[in-house]
Amino acid sequence: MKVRAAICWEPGRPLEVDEIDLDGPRAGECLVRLAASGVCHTDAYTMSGRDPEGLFPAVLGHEGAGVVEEIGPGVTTLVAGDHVIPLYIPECRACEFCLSGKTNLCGRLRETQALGLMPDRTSRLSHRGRTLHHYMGTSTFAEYTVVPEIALAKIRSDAPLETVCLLGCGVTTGIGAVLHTAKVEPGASVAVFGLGGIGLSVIQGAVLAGAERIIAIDTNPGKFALATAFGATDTLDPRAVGDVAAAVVEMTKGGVDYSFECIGNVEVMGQALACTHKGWGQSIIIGVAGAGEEIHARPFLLVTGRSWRGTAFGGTKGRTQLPRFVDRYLAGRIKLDELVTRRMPLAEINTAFDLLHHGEAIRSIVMYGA
Ligand code: NAD
Ligand code: AHE
Ligand code: ZN
Repeated sequence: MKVRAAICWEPGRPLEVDEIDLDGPRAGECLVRLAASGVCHTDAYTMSGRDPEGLFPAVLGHEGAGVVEEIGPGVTTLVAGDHVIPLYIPECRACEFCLSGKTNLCGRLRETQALGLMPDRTSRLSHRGRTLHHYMGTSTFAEYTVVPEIALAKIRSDAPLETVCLLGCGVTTGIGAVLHTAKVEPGASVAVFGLGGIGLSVIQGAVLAGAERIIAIDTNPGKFALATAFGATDTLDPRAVGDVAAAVVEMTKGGVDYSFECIGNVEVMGQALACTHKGWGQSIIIGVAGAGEEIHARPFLLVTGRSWRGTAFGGTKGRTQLPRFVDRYLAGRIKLDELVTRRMPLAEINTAFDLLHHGEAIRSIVMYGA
């Protein structure tokens, strides 16, 4: 079928919106009509050429929501009409990762996702006969996409797809990092480095967890008002202090219990570790760094009881746990609408990246149809 999609032909080039060919779902796959897709910093990161796994040409996008239009042979858990959120981390419930009970990193699709292909090692996407790569197994910058059944979370049909798409990455990642990965406890102190869609969602996760002190840190003070509205107790511009880690240690008389890096800056990752409390502090890396970049820290920080961890999709098992996030949003316990800076048709998708790069957007949402 012919569908409109945003094509990333090569790093550093704006996306081209054009008609592409989308093949129907094969065994174990579903055709999904997307209602909307959020734009995450990770899309911009891959577009920039900094992603060591970036493949081009590709249809990017991984924060979507839509409706199952058609199912392929062997699909048993979904039917046409089901409302779904595509998952860049699937949940097969059968691999050693899923069965471990220790991680959300299902291993079933990782290899073919990294090749930009469906599980049978072919692509469903092409443009005038030229094969296009899938992206993160989701490719949500298109009116329709084909996704394996195990990478679709079925959600309740009364949730607004044009908003709960944000649960496909940013918000779930931030809240999940607090609740699933760090397991922040009531009364804890937290420092959040970077106040985009991820950092603000860490803040709302910290509030849900009952954290008492939440220090919101960003080089763009324009982000502080929303951070405070989300529950931050303190704000800090690192440029206003000589050493941001020392400033946080001083503010908390010893360091925070938990810190979260939500930027993708390896220097800040080191600062985030250094600002945690001796003996028990935990620092969680969420930001994604460019090819060749490495973290570094004084080993003594770990020797003296701090730990350095990371999280993907907030440690969330998508098919099992995402429906509960949708419930929490509908119950008013998770904020999504407040994160939406702009909605736009697919034709204007490059504006979303301009806003992101200029620090003017938390989340832009591309709307399909209507
Ligand atoms: P964003 O661009 O919306 O927000 C980043 C924020 O960091 C901005 O407010 C910016 O002003 C601030 N910032 C930049 N440099 C800073 C510095 N030196 N000190 C303090 N603040 C600084 O991005 P986002 O969509 O919120 O994503 C954040 C990061 O998380 C990205 O690296 C993204 O790729 C990554 N991410 C990871 C996962 C995961 O599963 N691990 C999921 C989603 C996004
Ligand atoms: N491809 C990059 C890493 C990119 C990355 O870490 N992606 C996150 C999701 S970011 C969503 O906005 C993730 O889930 N990673 C786990 C995985 O298995 O991909 C690189 O450095 O190679
Ligand atoms: Zn993302």
